[in-house]
Amino acid sequence: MSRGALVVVEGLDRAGKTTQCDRLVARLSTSTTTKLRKFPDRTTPIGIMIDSYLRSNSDLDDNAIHLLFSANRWEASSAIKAELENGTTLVVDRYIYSGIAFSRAKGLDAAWCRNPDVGLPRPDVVIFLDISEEATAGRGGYGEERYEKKEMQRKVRQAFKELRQDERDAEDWVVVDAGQSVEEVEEDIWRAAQKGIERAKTEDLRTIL
Ligand code: Z5A
Repeated sequence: MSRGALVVVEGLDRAGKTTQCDRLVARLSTSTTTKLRKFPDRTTPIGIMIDSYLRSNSDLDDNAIHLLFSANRWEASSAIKAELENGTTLVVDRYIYSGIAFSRAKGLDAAWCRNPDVGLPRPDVVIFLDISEEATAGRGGYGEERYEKKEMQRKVRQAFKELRQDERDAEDWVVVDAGQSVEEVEEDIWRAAQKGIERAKTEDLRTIL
C-alpha cells in the first residue's frame, strides 16, 4: 500500500477553498480513504487563541500571532504523518503558505516567516485558487474577519505570487483560476490533485525546507 497524498489548497479569503475542499474530499473518497484538515484548527487551545484574534476579540503582536499559527500546524504534524503513512489522503485547507503570505503582507521578514514551519510535512501539491481581491470582495461573508480588507488582500496576493517563485518548492504549485464557475474550478482542482496523488505513489513524504 502506498502512502496517502498531502494535497494543500491555498488562496485569498473567499476564493472558494471551503467549497472546493469539500468537493475534492467527496470525489476522492469514492476511491481512497480521504480526510479534510483545515488551518487554523480553531478547536485546539492554540486555535482558540487564534480564533479570538481573527474575530478581533483580542490583540496580539504580529510576530506572536505568526508563531501561534505555526504552532497550530505543529500540533497536528504527528497526526498528519501518521495518517499519510496509513494510506489516508489529506486535503488541507490553508497551510504554511497562508502563514507566510499574511505575515509578509504585514511587513515581516520572509526568512523569519518561513523558519518556524521548516520541518513540517511538505505537500505533494499546492493548489492555489487565484482570484482578484475585487472579485472575492463581492462574495458571501466577506469583511467579517480581521484581514478581509481589499488593501490587505492585495498584499497577500502579491506575497503568494512571490512564494510560488521560491525555488525550494516552486515545482509543487498549480494555479487554478478561481473566478470560474464552481464546477469549472472543481474540474481544474481535480486534475491538479492528480499530480500530488501520483507523487505519493512513488516518492517518500518530504519535509518543508
Ligand atoms: N491565516 C493566517 O494569517 N496565517 C495562517 O497561518 C493561516 C491562516 C493558516 C482565517 O482563515 C484567516 O487566517 C485567513 C488567513 C489567516 N484570513 N482572514 N480573514 P480561514 O480559512 O478560516 O477563513 P477564510 O479564508 O475567510 O476562508 P473562508 O471563509 O473559509 O473562505 P473560502 O473557503 O476561501 O471560500 P468559501 O467559503 O468556499 O466561499 C466563499 C463564498 O463564495 C461562499 O458564499 C461561496 O458560496 C462563494 N463561492 C465559492 N466558489 C464560488 C465560485 N466559483 N463562484 C462564485 N461564488 C463562489
